[in-house]
Amino acid sequence: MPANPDSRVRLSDVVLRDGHQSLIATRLRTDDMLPVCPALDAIGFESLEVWGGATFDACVRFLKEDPWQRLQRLKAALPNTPLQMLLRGQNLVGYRHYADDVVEAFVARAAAGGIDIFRLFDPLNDLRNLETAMAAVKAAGKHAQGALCYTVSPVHDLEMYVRDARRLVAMGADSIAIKDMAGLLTPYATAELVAALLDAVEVPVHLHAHATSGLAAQCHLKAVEAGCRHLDTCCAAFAGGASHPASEAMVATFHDTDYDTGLDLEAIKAVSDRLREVRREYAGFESEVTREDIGVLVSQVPGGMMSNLAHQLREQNALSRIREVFDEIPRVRADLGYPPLVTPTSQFIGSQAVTNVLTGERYKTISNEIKRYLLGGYGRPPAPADPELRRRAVGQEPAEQGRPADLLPPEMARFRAAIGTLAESEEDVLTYALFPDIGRDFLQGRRDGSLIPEPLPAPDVGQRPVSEGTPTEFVIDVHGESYDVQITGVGRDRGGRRQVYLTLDGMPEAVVFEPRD
Ligand code: 3PY
Ligand code: ZN
Repeated sequence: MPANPDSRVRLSDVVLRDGHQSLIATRLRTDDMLPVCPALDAIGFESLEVWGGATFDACVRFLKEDPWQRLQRLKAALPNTPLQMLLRGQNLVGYRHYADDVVEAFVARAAAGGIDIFRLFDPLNDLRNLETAMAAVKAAGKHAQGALCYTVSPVHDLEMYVRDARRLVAMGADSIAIKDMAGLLTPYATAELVAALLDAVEVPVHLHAHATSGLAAQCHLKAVEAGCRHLDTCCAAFAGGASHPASEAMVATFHDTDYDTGLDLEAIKAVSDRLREVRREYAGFESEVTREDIGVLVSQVPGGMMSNLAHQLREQNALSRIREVFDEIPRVRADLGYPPLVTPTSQFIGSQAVTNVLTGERYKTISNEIKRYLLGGYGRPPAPADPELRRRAVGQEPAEQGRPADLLPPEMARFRAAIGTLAESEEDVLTYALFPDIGRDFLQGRRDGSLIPEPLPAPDVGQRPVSEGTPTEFVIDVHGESYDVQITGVGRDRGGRRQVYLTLDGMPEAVVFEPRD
Protein backbone atom coordinates (compact mmCIF):
# COMPACT_ATOMS: atom_id res chain seq x y z
CA MET A 1 0.00 0.00 0.00
CA PRO A 2 1.22 3.54 -0.64
CA ALA A 3 2.85 5.55 2.09
CA ASN A 4 0.44 8.40 1.53
CA PRO A 5 -3.22 7.44 0.93
CA ASP A 6 -3.75 10.74 -0.93
CA SER A 7 -1.41 9.62 -3.65
CA ARG A 8 -3.22 6.32 -4.26
CA VAL A 9 -4.51 5.97 -7.82
CA ARG A 10 -8.17 5.00 -8.03
CA LEU A 11 -9.44 2.95 -10.94
CA SER A 12 -12.94 2.93 -12.42
CA ASP A 13 -13.48 -0.14 -14.57
CA VAL A 14 -15.62 0.34 -17.68
CA VAL A 15 -15.89 -3.23 -18.96
CA LEU A 16 -19.66 -3.48 -18.55
CA ARG A 17 -20.29 -0.31 -20.59
CA ASP A 18 -17.53 1.30 -22.65
CA GLY A 19 -15.40 -1.85 -22.95
CA HIS A 20 -17.94 -3.86 -24.90
CA GLN A 21 -19.39 -0.74 -26.57
CA SER A 22 -15.96 -0.03 -28.03
CA LEU A 23 -15.04 -3.57 -29.08
CA ILE A 24 -18.15 -5.68 -29.75
CA ALA A 25 -20.70 -3.08 -30.82
CA THR A 26 -22.32 -2.85 -27.34
CA ARG A 27 -23.72 -6.37 -27.60
CA LEU A 28 -22.78 -7.89 -24.21
CA ARG A 29 -25.94 -9.37 -22.69
CA THR A 30 -26.83 -8.97 -19.03
CA ASP A 31 -26.84 -12.75 -18.60
CA ASP A 32 -23.18 -12.76 -19.61
CA MET A 33 -22.35 -9.94 -17.19
CA LEU A 34 -23.96 -11.34 -14.06
CA PRO A 35 -21.66 -14.35 -13.49
CA VAL A 36 -18.59 -12.10 -13.11
CA CYS A 37 -20.33 -9.49 -10.96
CA PRO A 38 -19.55 -10.94 -7.52
CA ALA A 39 -15.83 -11.11 -8.35
CA LEU A 40 -15.87 -7.67 -9.99
CA ASP A 41 -17.69 -6.20 -7.00
CA ALA A 42 -15.13 -7.60 -4.57
CA ILE A 43 -12.12 -5.97 -6.24
CA GLY A 44 -12.54 -2.52 -4.77
CA PHE A 45 -12.77 -0.42 -7.92
CA GLU A 46 -13.58 3.21 -7.23
CA SER A 47 -16.64 2.76 -9.44
CA LEU A 48 -17.93 0.55 -12.24
CA GLU A 49 -19.32 2.11 -15.39
CA VAL A 50 -22.23 -0.15 -16.28
CA TRP A 51 -24.97 1.84 -18.01
CA GLY A 52 -25.70 4.66 -20.44
CA GLY A 53 -23.93 5.61 -23.65
CA ALA A 54 -25.12 3.28 -26.39
CA THR A 55 -26.11 0.43 -24.04
CA PHE A 56 -29.70 1.63 -23.61
CA ASP A 57 -30.30 1.73 -27.37
CA ALA A 58 -28.53 -1.61 -27.91
CA CYS A 59 -30.67 -3.29 -25.21
CA VAL A 60 -33.93 -2.15 -26.79
CA ARG A 61 -32.93 -2.41 -30.45
CA PHE A 62 -30.85 -5.58 -30.61
CA LEU A 63 -30.80 -7.53 -27.36
CA LYS A 64 -34.51 -7.09 -26.60
CA GLU A 65 -33.64 -6.55 -22.98
CA ASP A 66 -35.30 -3.97 -20.78
CA PRO A 67 -32.43 -1.53 -20.00
CA TRP A 68 -34.07 -0.56 -16.71
CA GLN A 69 -34.25 -4.16 -15.66
CA ARG A 70 -30.57 -4.54 -16.60
CA LEU A 71 -29.77 -1.72 -14.19
CA GLN A 72 -31.82 -3.31 -11.45
CA ARG A 73 -30.11 -6.68 -11.90
CA LEU A 74 -26.63 -5.12 -11.98
CA LYS A 75 -27.35 -3.08 -8.87
CA ALA A 76 -28.37 -6.21 -7.02
CA ALA A 77 -25.28 -8.05 -8.23
CA LEU A 78 -22.85 -5.20 -7.47
CA PRO A 79 -23.96 -3.94 -4.04
CA ASN A 80 -20.54 -2.79 -2.84
CA THR A 81 -19.22 -0.65 -5.68
CA PRO A 82 -20.63 2.73 -6.79
CA LEU A 83 -22.25 2.40 -10.21
CA GLN A 84 -21.64 4.94 -12.94
CA MET A 85 -23.33 5.86 -16.21
CA LEU A 86 -22.55 8.00 -19.26
CA LEU A 87 -25.24 10.57 -20.02
CA ARG A 88 -25.12 12.67 -23.21
CA GLY A 89 -26.44 15.77 -21.48
CA GLN A 90 -29.69 16.95 -23.04
CA ASN A 91 -29.42 14.04 -25.55
CA LEU A 92 -29.66 11.60 -22.60
CA VAL A 93 -28.84 8.21 -24.14
CA GLY A 94 -30.31 9.13 -27.52
CA TYR A 95 -29.41 11.34 -30.46
CA ARG A 96 -31.50 14.50 -30.14
CA HIS A 97 -32.23 17.06 -27.49
CA TYR A 98 -35.15 16.05 -25.29
CA ALA A 99 -37.33 18.47 -23.36
CA ASP A 100 -36.29 19.30 -19.80
CA ASP A 101 -39.09 17.26 -18.22
CA VAL A 102 -37.82 14.13 -20.02
CA VAL A 103 -34.28 14.81 -18.83
CA GLU A 104 -35.47 15.32 -15.25
CA ALA A 105 -37.59 12.17 -15.26
CA PHE A 106 -34.80 10.10 -16.83
CA VAL A 107 -32.17 11.18 -14.30
CA ALA A 108 -34.58 10.65 -11.39
CA ARG A 109 -35.41 7.08 -12.49
CA ALA A 110 -31.76 6.24 -13.22
CA ALA A 111 -30.79 7.49 -9.76
CA ALA A 112 -33.61 5.52 -8.14
CA GLY A 113 -32.54 2.48 -10.16
CA GLY A 114 -29.04 2.51 -8.74
CA ILE A 115 -26.78 4.96 -10.59
CA ASP A 116 -24.51 6.73 -8.08
CA ILE A 117 -22.27 8.68 -10.45
CA PHE A 118 -23.49 10.45 -13.58
CA ARG A 119 -20.85 11.42 -16.14
CA LEU A 120 -22.39 14.23 -18.17
CA PHE A 121 -21.09 15.49 -21.49
CA ASP A 122 -22.24 17.68 -24.33
CA PRO A 123 -20.83 16.92 -27.79
CA LEU A 124 -20.13 20.61 -28.45
CA ASN A 125 -18.96 21.33 -24.90
CA ASP A 126 -21.86 23.80 -24.82
CA LEU A 127 -22.29 23.63 -21.08
CA ARG A 128 -25.79 25.11 -21.17
CA ASN A 129 -26.85 21.69 -22.44
CA LEU A 130 -25.72 20.14 -19.15
CA GLU A 131 -27.60 22.51 -16.85
CA THR A 132 -30.85 20.53 -16.54
CA ALA A 133 -29.17 17.14 -16.20
CA MET A 134 -26.68 18.49 -13.66
CA ALA A 135 -29.45 20.03 -11.55
CA ALA A 136 -31.43 16.78 -11.73
CA VAL A 137 -28.43 14.72 -10.58
CA LYS A 138 -27.87 17.08 -7.66
CA ALA A 139 -31.58 17.03 -6.79
CA ALA A 140 -31.35 13.21 -6.64
CA GLY A 141 -28.40 13.53 -4.24
CA LYS A 142 -25.98 11.79 -6.61
CA HIS A 143 -22.47 12.54 -7.86
CA ALA A 144 -22.41 14.79 -10.94
CA GLN A 145 -19.26 14.47 -12.99
CA GLY A 146 -18.82 17.10 -15.69
CA ALA A 147 -16.95 15.79 -18.73
CA LEU A 148 -14.95 17.85 -21.20
CA CYS A 149 -14.92 16.32 -24.67
CA TYR A 150 -11.30 16.45 -25.72
CA THR A 151 -10.45 17.29 -29.28
CA VAL A 152 -7.69 18.97 -31.23
CA SER A 153 -8.35 21.95 -33.50
CA PRO A 154 -7.20 25.51 -34.12
CA VAL A 155 -9.84 26.76 -31.66
CA HIS A 156 -9.41 24.25 -28.83
CA ASP A 157 -6.71 25.17 -26.37
CA LEU A 158 -5.84 24.74 -22.71
CA GLU A 159 -7.53 28.00 -21.85
CA MET A 160 -10.84 26.76 -23.24
CA TYR A 161 -10.73 23.50 -21.26
CA VAL A 162 -9.73 25.34 -18.08
CA ARG A 163 -12.55 27.85 -18.50
CA ASP A 164 -15.08 25.05 -19.12
CA ALA A 165 -13.84 23.05 -16.11
CA ARG A 166 -14.29 26.10 -13.87
CA ARG A 167 -17.78 26.65 -15.22
CA LEU A 168 -18.69 23.01 -14.65
CA VAL A 169 -17.62 23.26 -11.03
CA ALA A 170 -19.60 26.50 -10.66
CA MET A 171 -22.62 24.61 -12.05
CA GLY A 172 -22.23 22.00 -9.30
CA ALA A 173 -19.92 19.34 -10.75
CA ASP A 174 -18.45 17.14 -8.03
CA SER A 175 -15.60 16.09 -10.30
CA ILE A 176 -14.29 16.70 -13.80
CA ALA A 177 -13.52 14.10 -16.46
CA ILE A 178 -11.27 14.55 -19.45
CA LYS A 179 -13.17 12.57 -22.06
CA ASP A 180 -10.80 11.56 -24.84
CA MET A 181 -13.22 9.41 -26.81
CA ALA A 182 -11.09 9.08 -29.96
CA GLY A 183 -7.74 8.59 -28.23
CA LEU A 184 -6.23 11.87 -29.41
CA LEU A 185 -4.30 12.71 -26.25
CA THR A 186 -0.55 12.35 -26.33
CA PRO A 187 1.41 11.82 -23.11
CA TYR A 188 2.91 15.29 -22.75
CA ALA A 189 -0.32 17.02 -23.80
CA THR A 190 -2.05 14.97 -21.08
CA ALA A 191 0.40 16.10 -18.42
CA GLU A 192 -0.11 19.71 -19.43
CA LEU A 193 -3.90 19.47 -19.47
CA VAL A 194 -4.12 17.62 -16.15
CA ALA A 195 -1.81 20.08 -14.44
CA ALA A 196 -3.77 23.05 -15.78
CA LEU A 197 -7.11 21.60 -14.67
CA LEU A 198 -5.87 20.61 -11.22
CA ASP A 199 -4.55 24.11 -10.85
CA ALA A 200 -7.89 25.60 -11.81
CA VAL A 201 -10.39 23.51 -9.83
CA GLU A 202 -10.59 22.02 -6.35
CA VAL A 203 -12.47 18.85 -7.37
CA PRO A 204 -10.90 15.57 -8.54
CA VAL A 205 -9.95 15.28 -12.21
CA HIS A 206 -10.59 11.91 -13.92
CA LEU A 207 -8.96 10.70 -17.10
CA HIS A 208 -11.00 8.72 -19.65
CA ALA A 209 -8.66 7.97 -22.55
CA HIS A 210 -9.36 5.47 -25.32
CA ALA A 211 -6.38 3.41 -26.43
CA THR A 212 -7.11 3.73 -30.16
CA SER A 213 -3.81 5.41 -31.01
CA GLY A 214 -1.84 3.16 -28.66
CA LEU A 215 -0.85 6.08 -26.44
CA ALA A 216 -3.41 5.91 -23.63
CA ALA A 217 -1.30 3.92 -21.13
CA GLN A 218 1.52 6.45 -21.49
CA CYS A 219 -1.06 9.21 -21.07
CA HIS A 220 -2.24 7.58 -17.84
CA LEU A 221 1.29 7.50 -16.49
CA LYS A 222 1.94 11.15 -17.34
CA ALA A 223 -1.48 12.11 -15.93
CA VAL A 224 -0.67 10.46 -12.61
CA GLU A 225 2.74 12.09 -12.47
CA ALA A 226 0.96 15.40 -13.07
CA GLY A 227 -1.34 14.81 -10.10
CA CYS A 228 -4.35 12.92 -11.52
CA ARG A 229 -5.57 10.20 -9.15
CA HIS A 230 -8.57 8.82 -11.04
CA LEU A 231 -8.25 6.70 -14.16
CA ASP A 232 -10.75 4.79 -16.27
CA THR A 233 -9.47 1.35 -17.18
CA CYS A 234 -10.97 -1.85 -18.50
CA CYS A 235 -10.47 -5.50 -17.53
CA ALA A 236 -7.88 -6.89 -19.94
CA ALA A 237 -10.44 -9.14 -21.60
CA PHE A 238 -12.00 -6.05 -23.21
CA ALA A 239 -9.04 -3.64 -23.14
CA GLY A 240 -6.80 -2.05 -25.76
CA GLY A 241 -7.51 -0.68 -29.23
CA ALA A 242 -10.71 1.37 -29.38
CA SER A 243 -11.28 0.49 -25.67
CA HIS A 244 -9.06 1.50 -22.73
CA PRO A 245 -5.77 0.47 -21.13
CA ALA A 246 -6.13 -2.71 -19.09
CA SER A 247 -6.97 -2.42 -15.38
CA GLU A 248 -4.40 -5.14 -14.70
CA ALA A 249 -1.67 -3.20 -16.53
CA MET A 250 -2.36 -0.08 -14.49
CA VAL A 251 -2.36 -2.02 -11.22
CA ALA A 252 1.03 -3.49 -12.17
CA THR A 253 2.35 -0.13 -13.35
CA PHE A 254 1.78 1.56 -10.00
CA HIS A 255 2.46 -1.45 -7.77
CA ASP A 256 4.86 -0.71 -4.91
CA THR A 257 5.05 2.97 -5.74
CA ASP A 258 3.45 5.92 -3.98
CA TYR A 259 0.63 5.57 -6.49
CA ASP A 260 -0.14 1.92 -5.67
CA THR A 261 -3.82 1.22 -6.41
CA GLY A 262 -4.02 -1.30 -3.58
CA LEU A 263 -5.97 -3.59 -5.93
CA ASP A 264 -5.31 -7.30 -6.29
CA LEU A 265 -3.94 -8.06 -9.74
CA GLU A 266 -4.80 -11.75 -9.49
CA ALA A 267 -8.41 -10.97 -8.63
CA ILE A 268 -8.85 -8.73 -11.69
CA LYS A 269 -7.07 -11.28 -13.85
CA ALA A 270 -9.55 -13.92 -12.70
CA VAL A 271 -12.43 -11.71 -13.89
CA SER A 272 -10.67 -11.14 -17.21
CA ASP A 273 -10.06 -14.86 -17.68
CA ARG A 274 -13.80 -15.50 -17.40
CA LEU A 275 -14.68 -12.55 -19.62
CA ARG A 276 -12.25 -13.76 -22.31
CA GLU A 277 -14.32 -16.92 -22.59
CA VAL A 278 -17.48 -14.83 -22.81
CA ARG A 279 -15.97 -12.60 -25.51
CA ARG A 280 -15.35 -15.59 -27.77
CA GLU A 281 -19.09 -15.96 -28.17
CA TYR A 282 -19.31 -12.48 -29.62
CA ALA A 283 -16.60 -13.06 -32.22
CA GLY A 284 -18.99 -12.17 -35.02
CA PHE A 285 -19.11 -8.61 -33.68
CA GLU A 286 -15.35 -8.13 -33.60
CA SER A 287 -14.03 -5.71 -36.19
CA GLU A 288 -10.62 -5.03 -37.70
CA VAL A 289 -11.18 -1.31 -37.32
CA THR A 290 -11.28 -1.35 -33.53
CA ARG A 291 -7.61 -2.31 -33.40
CA GLU A 292 -4.90 0.10 -32.36
CA ASP A 293 -4.18 2.62 -35.13
CA ILE A 294 -2.07 5.75 -34.80
CA GLY A 295 -3.87 7.05 -37.91
CA VAL A 296 -6.60 8.30 -35.58
CA LEU A 297 -4.36 11.26 -34.72
CA VAL A 298 -4.82 12.44 -38.31
CA SER A 299 -8.42 11.48 -39.09
CA GLN A 300 -9.66 11.99 -35.49
CA VAL A 301 -12.31 9.39 -36.22
CA PRO A 302 -13.27 7.51 -33.03
CA GLY A 303 -13.09 3.71 -33.23
CA GLY A 304 -16.83 3.13 -32.95
CA MET A 305 -17.44 5.58 -35.77
CA MET A 306 -14.87 3.80 -37.98
CA SER A 307 -16.70 0.51 -37.70
CA ASN A 308 -20.06 2.21 -38.39
CA LEU A 309 -18.65 3.85 -41.50
CA ALA A 310 -17.11 0.62 -42.77
CA HIS A 311 -20.49 -1.06 -42.27
CA GLN A 312 -22.37 1.78 -44.00
CA LEU A 313 -20.00 1.81 -47.00
CA ARG A 314 -19.98 -1.96 -47.34
CA GLU A 315 -23.79 -1.90 -47.53
CA GLN A 316 -23.51 0.61 -50.37
CA ASN A 317 -20.86 -1.48 -52.11
CA ALA A 318 -18.41 1.37 -51.67
CA LEU A 319 -15.94 0.18 -49.05
CA SER A 320 -13.08 1.02 -51.41
CA ARG A 321 -13.93 4.73 -50.94
CA ILE A 322 -13.37 4.66 -47.17
CA ARG A 323 -9.97 6.35 -47.33
CA GLU A 324 -11.54 9.28 -49.19
CA VAL A 325 -14.23 9.41 -46.49
CA PHE A 326 -11.59 9.45 -43.74
CA ASP A 327 -9.91 12.37 -45.55
CA GLU A 328 -13.24 14.16 -45.97
CA ILE A 329 -14.33 13.90 -42.31
CA PRO A 330 -11.78 16.44 -40.96
CA ARG A 331 -12.79 18.81 -43.79
CA VAL A 332 -16.50 18.61 -42.92
CA ARG A 333 -15.63 19.05 -39.28
CA ALA A 334 -13.60 22.19 -40.09
CA ASP A 335 -16.49 23.54 -42.22
CA LEU A 336 -18.78 23.12 -39.21
CA GLY A 337 -16.55 24.99 -36.77
CA TYR A 338 -14.58 22.06 -35.34
CA PRO A 339 -17.14 20.21 -33.20
CA PRO A 340 -15.59 17.27 -31.33
CA LEU A 341 -16.48 13.97 -33.00
CA VAL A 342 -18.68 12.23 -30.46
CA THR A 343 -22.29 11.01 -30.45
CA PRO A 344 -24.27 12.49 -32.15
CA THR A 345 -21.95 14.86 -34.10
CA SER A 346 -19.80 11.88 -35.16
CA GLN A 347 -22.86 10.31 -36.77
CA PHE A 348 -24.04 13.23 -38.86
CA ILE A 349 -20.56 14.40 -39.83
CA GLY A 350 -19.65 10.85 -40.89
CA SER A 351 -22.83 10.53 -42.96
CA GLN A 352 -22.28 13.91 -44.63
CA ALA A 353 -18.69 12.95 -45.48
CA VAL A 354 -19.97 9.72 -47.08
CA THR A 355 -22.51 11.70 -49.14
CA ASN A 356 -19.88 14.23 -50.21
CA VAL A 357 -17.58 11.46 -51.42
CA LEU A 358 -20.15 9.19 -53.06
CA THR A 359 -22.04 11.93 -54.91
CA GLY A 360 -18.74 13.32 -56.21
CA GLU A 361 -19.78 16.84 -55.18
CA ARG A 362 -19.35 18.33 -51.75
CA TYR A 363 -22.67 19.28 -50.09
CA LYS A 364 -24.73 18.39 -53.17
CA THR A 365 -27.27 17.26 -50.60
CA ILE A 366 -27.10 18.37 -46.99
CA SER A 367 -28.62 16.33 -44.18
CA ASN A 368 -31.32 17.67 -41.87
CA GLU A 369 -29.06 17.13 -38.88
CA ILE A 370 -26.39 19.38 -40.42
CA LYS A 371 -29.06 22.01 -41.09
CA ARG A 372 -30.32 21.72 -37.51
CA TYR A 373 -26.72 22.05 -36.28
CA LEU A 374 -26.20 25.19 -38.39
CA LEU A 375 -29.39 26.68 -36.97
CA GLY A 376 -28.16 26.20 -33.41
CA GLY A 377 -30.28 23.10 -32.73
CA TYR A 378 -27.43 21.36 -30.89
CA GLY A 379 -26.08 24.47 -29.22
CA ARG A 380 -23.18 26.77 -29.90
CA PRO A 381 -20.41 25.35 -32.14
CA PRO A 382 -16.80 25.88 -31.00
CA ALA A 383 -16.19 28.23 -33.99
CA PRO A 384 -18.39 29.75 -36.72
CA ALA A 385 -19.25 27.47 -39.63
CA ASP A 386 -18.00 28.15 -43.15
CA PRO A 387 -20.24 31.02 -44.49
CA GLU A 388 -20.64 29.46 -47.95
CA LEU A 389 -21.76 26.12 -46.50
CA ARG A 390 -24.14 27.94 -44.18
CA ARG A 391 -25.67 29.91 -47.03
CA ARG A 392 -26.12 26.76 -49.11
CA ALA A 393 -27.65 24.83 -46.25
CA VAL A 394 -29.95 27.31 -44.50
CA GLY A 395 -29.82 30.51 -46.56
CA GLN A 396 -30.08 33.65 -44.47
CA GLU A 397 -32.00 32.02 -41.60
CA PRO A 398 -30.32 33.12 -38.38
CA ALA A 399 -29.11 30.55 -35.84
CA GLU A 400 -30.89 30.31 -32.50
CA GLN A 401 -28.56 31.70 -29.88
CA GLY A 402 -30.29 30.29 -26.82
CA ARG A 403 -30.14 26.89 -25.16
CA PRO A 404 -31.88 24.55 -27.65
CA ALA A 405 -34.08 22.87 -25.03
CA ASP A 406 -35.61 26.26 -24.15
CA LEU A 407 -37.57 25.91 -27.37
CA LEU A 408 -38.89 22.44 -26.51
CA PRO A 409 -42.25 22.27 -24.71
CA PRO A 410 -42.68 19.58 -22.03
CA GLU A 411 -43.01 16.14 -23.63
CA MET A 412 -43.68 13.57 -20.90
CA ALA A 413 -47.48 14.00 -20.78
CA ARG A 414 -47.71 13.61 -24.55
CA PHE A 415 -45.55 10.46 -24.51
CA ARG A 416 -47.46 9.02 -21.55
CA ALA A 417 -50.76 9.48 -23.37
CA ALA A 418 -49.41 8.13 -26.65
CA ILE A 419 -48.01 4.89 -25.24
CA GLY A 420 -51.02 4.28 -22.97
CA THR A 421 -51.24 0.96 -21.17
CA LEU A 422 -48.27 -0.55 -23.00
CA ALA A 423 -46.21 1.34 -20.44
CA GLU A 424 -46.34 -0.43 -17.10
CA SER A 425 -44.07 2.08 -15.34
CA GLU A 426 -42.54 5.54 -15.64
CA GLU A 427 -39.41 3.76 -16.89
CA ASP A 428 -41.42 2.29 -19.78
CA VAL A 429 -42.72 5.76 -20.68
CA LEU A 430 -39.10 6.93 -20.81
CA THR A 431 -38.06 4.02 -23.05
CA TYR A 432 -40.80 5.09 -25.44
CA ALA A 433 -39.99 8.80 -25.09
CA LEU A 434 -36.36 8.23 -25.99
CA PHE A 435 -36.91 5.85 -28.89
CA PRO A 436 -40.53 6.09 -30.05
CA ASP A 437 -40.34 3.49 -32.83
CA ILE A 438 -38.16 0.78 -31.37
CA GLY A 439 -39.45 1.62 -27.87
CA ARG A 440 -43.05 0.95 -28.88
CA ASP A 441 -42.08 -2.26 -30.70
CA PHE A 442 -40.20 -3.40 -27.62
CA LEU A 443 -43.08 -2.71 -25.23
CA GLN A 444 -45.58 -4.32 -27.60
CA GLY A 445 -43.33 -7.37 -28.04
CA ARG A 446 -42.95 -7.70 -24.30
CA ARG A 447 -46.75 -7.57 -23.89
CA ASP A 448 -47.23 -10.21 -26.62
CA GLY A 449 -44.32 -12.37 -25.47
CA SER A 450 -42.85 -12.06 -28.96
CA LEU A 451 -39.46 -10.41 -28.30
CA ILE A 452 -36.75 -12.10 -30.33
CA PRO A 453 -33.19 -11.02 -29.52
CA GLU A 454 -30.84 -10.60 -32.45
CA PRO A 455 -29.16 -14.02 -32.71
CA LEU A 456 -25.64 -14.34 -31.35
CA PRO A 457 -23.02 -15.72 -33.67
CA ALA A 458 -22.37 -19.39 -32.92
CA PRO A 459 -19.55 -20.06 -30.41
CA ASP A 460 -16.13 -20.68 -31.85
CA VAL A 461 -17.04 -18.76 -34.98
CA GLY A 462 -14.68 -15.94 -35.78
CA GLN A 463 -11.22 -14.94 -36.54
CA ARG A 464 -8.01 -16.81 -35.73
CA PRO A 465 -4.49 -16.21 -37.03
CA VAL A 466 -3.38 -17.67 -40.36
CA SER A 467 -1.17 -20.79 -39.95
CA GLU A 468 2.50 -20.05 -39.64
CA GLY A 469 4.36 -20.24 -42.95
CA THR A 470 1.31 -19.29 -45.06
CA PRO A 471 2.02 -16.22 -47.21
CA THR A 472 -0.15 -13.34 -45.99
CA GLU A 473 0.87 -10.36 -48.11
CA PHE A 474 0.55 -9.98 -51.85
CA VAL A 475 -0.51 -7.65 -54.65
CA ILE A 476 -3.40 -8.49 -56.99
CA ASP A 477 -4.24 -6.90 -60.32
CA VAL A 478 -7.91 -6.66 -61.30
CA HIS A 479 -8.97 -4.90 -64.52
CA GLY A 480 -5.79 -2.87 -64.55
CA GLU A 481 -6.11 -1.76 -60.88
CA SER A 482 -3.61 -3.08 -58.43
CA TYR A 483 -4.44 -3.77 -54.77
CA ASP A 484 -2.24 -4.54 -51.76
CA VAL A 485 -3.77 -7.46 -49.90
CA GLN A 486 -2.84 -8.60 -46.43
CA ILE A 487 -4.54 -11.65 -44.92
CA THR A 488 -5.13 -10.96 -41.23
CA GLY A 489 -7.06 -14.02 -40.15
CA VAL A 490 -9.33 -16.89 -41.04
CA GLY A 491 -12.56 -18.13 -39.49
CA ARG A 492 -16.18 -18.83 -40.19
CA ASP A 493 -19.10 -16.47 -40.61
CA ARG A 494 -22.32 -16.75 -38.65
CA GLY A 495 -23.68 -19.25 -41.14
CA GLY A 496 -20.61 -21.45 -40.68
CA ARG A 497 -19.10 -20.59 -44.09
CA ARG A 498 -15.35 -20.19 -44.44
CA GLN A 499 -14.28 -16.60 -44.11
CA VAL A 500 -10.95 -14.88 -44.76
CA TYR A 501 -10.26 -11.56 -43.06
CA LEU A 502 -8.01 -9.27 -45.02
CA THR A 503 -7.10 -5.69 -45.63
CA LEU A 504 -7.41 -4.32 -49.14
CA ASP A 505 -5.19 -1.29 -49.59
CA GLY A 506 -5.12 -1.03 -45.82
CA MET A 507 -8.89 -1.22 -45.34
CA PRO A 508 -10.46 -4.16 -43.54
CA GLU A 509 -12.63 -6.64 -45.45
CA ALA A 510 -14.02 -10.09 -44.84
CA VAL A 511 -14.44 -12.45 -47.79
CA VAL A 512 -16.59 -15.56 -47.67
CA PHE A 513 -15.43 -18.66 -49.54
CA GLU A 514 -18.01 -21.23 -50.56
CA PRO A 515 -16.60 -24.33 -52.22
CA ARG A 516 -18.49 -25.45 -55.36
CA ASP A 517 -19.72 -29.03 -55.13
C1 3PY B 1 -21.43 7.52 -26.14
O1 3PY B 1 -22.01 8.60 -26.20
O2 3PY B 1 -22.02 6.43 -26.21
C2 3PY B 1 -19.99 7.51 -25.99
O3 3PY B 1 -19.40 6.52 -25.62
C3 3PY B 1 -19.32 8.76 -26.31
O4 3PY B 1 -17.95 8.67 -26.23
ZN1 ZN C 1 -15.41 6.30 -23.84
